[in-house]
Amino acid sequence: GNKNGTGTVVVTKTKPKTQRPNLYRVLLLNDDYTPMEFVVHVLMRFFQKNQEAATQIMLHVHNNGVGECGVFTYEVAETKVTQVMDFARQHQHPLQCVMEKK
Ligand code: NFA
Repeated sequence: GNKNGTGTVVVTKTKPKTQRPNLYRVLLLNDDYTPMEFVVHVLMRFFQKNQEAATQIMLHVHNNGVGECGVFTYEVAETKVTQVMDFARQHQHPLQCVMEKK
């Protein structure tokens, strides 16, 4: 600690703050038109899910309106969103993919 004019000992501590990266959830949104099998394919292709996990997430989105595909740093999350949106558009499906800060 150090000492000031009043004679009071002031102890300052420097936090050993280990830097965490800002994380972002990538979400899929439900719609009435995108085929279930297409959503499962997206989850396997872009989020490395196996068929069982992909089906569970797809059904969660279908039943709840929104669901998490994964959690990533900003740049990776942004890339996933762009890849999914481009792929859906190429196949003329209205599937929406978004990211949100965790
Ligand atoms: N709701 C779509 C259907 O019934 C399936 C779907 C699931 C779409 C998840 C988008 C996201 N065909």
